[in-house]
Amino acid sequence: MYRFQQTMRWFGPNDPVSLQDIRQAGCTGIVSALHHIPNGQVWTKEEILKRKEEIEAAGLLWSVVESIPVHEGIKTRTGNFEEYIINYKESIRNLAACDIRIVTYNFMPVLDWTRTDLSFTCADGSKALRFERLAYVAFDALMLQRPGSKEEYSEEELKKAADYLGQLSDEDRQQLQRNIIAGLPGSEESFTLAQFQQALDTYKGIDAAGLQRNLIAFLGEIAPVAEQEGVLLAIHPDDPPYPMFGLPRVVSTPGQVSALFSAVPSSSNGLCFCTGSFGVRADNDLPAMVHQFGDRIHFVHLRSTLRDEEGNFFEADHLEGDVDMYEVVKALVEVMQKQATNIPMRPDHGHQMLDDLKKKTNPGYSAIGRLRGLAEIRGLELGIRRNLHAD
Ligand code: DNO
Repeated sequence: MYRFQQTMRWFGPNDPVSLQDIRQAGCTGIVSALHHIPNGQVWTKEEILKRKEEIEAAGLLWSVVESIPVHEGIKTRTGNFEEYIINYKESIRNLAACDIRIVTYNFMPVLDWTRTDLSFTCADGSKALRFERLAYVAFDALMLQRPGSKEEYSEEELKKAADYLGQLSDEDRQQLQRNIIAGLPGSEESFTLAQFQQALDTYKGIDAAGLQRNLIAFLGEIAPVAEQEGVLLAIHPDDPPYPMFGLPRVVSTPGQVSALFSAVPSSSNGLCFCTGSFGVRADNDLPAMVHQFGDRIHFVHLRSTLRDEEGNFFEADHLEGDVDMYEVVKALVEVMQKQATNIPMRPDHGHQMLDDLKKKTNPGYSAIGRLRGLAEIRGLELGIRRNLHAD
């Protein structure tokens, strides 16, 4: 009987959600990272063990690392990138020595995940994360004034973005800027406007093909080490899954994922299947992707979004929105039975709701909203397993 290993993300000792809260939600596993170690540096065994022991003292297991961040130098293959790759391999070896064997990472240039609104009020009064296209265009073309950005949008869109910006107070503009570039939970980078433009400039001359080459070169170096150490690598898709700020993104579609697997065939070279990220594109068929990449899915993030015609989306309740969670979970249950694996899964994000509305929470990572998502998915999975006689 194979089933999801239920996990939640824990940001470490400063996380307002405790390990005990996570245990009470029904999890057995923790997803965590050593956020205090600067990007590019080695994660030592000592630091890894400290975190591991803390997690185990609460009766839980450190199942997945999310993430060992990939230094920008590796993505652009400039500066000290060779040293950063050596360090990355060392961190993988050290994790394996501590028996931690799944590592998530992403290869999005400059920014990790992006939203424009971190407290969008839903009909039921709970708060969700949202991406509003006009807010993004207004920030890019009018606040940042990124060279070349105006040519990328239509006259009409620029006009609407100007109207949108005109209605915002100074405080709202500051908030929009912070939401986009000050760093969401888990993304290790935070920028001022000037620093952000500088970071974008480091990608001059790197198009999608170039970024993909750099990713494949990186994988070609780290996958053999991971394989030798029994570590599974799980690349997280782009969120949202399309180019932003004139920067390429190369992990947004099944075609791009296949290209990575063909280029570096090691079974350690795998995917973090994030339904919330891939699901923003209507042309990504999620259940089909589960079957296509089943043997490479080493970690799962379950979450849904609801998109509209204008290119906006918000994070819907886990069983609602555009992701057909029933079909996705069914496909994953089938893959787990076929492969005899228990894939770690975490409910990705959740609304700020109930008592958490009064608390300071990490956007997307409040306790109660994630507990709701996890509980719903757990029930859905059990029903599917019974129905498939997989229990
Ligand atoms: C957002 C997360 C991402 C993810 C990284 C993986 O909530 O899913 O920040 O952790 O992209 O490297």
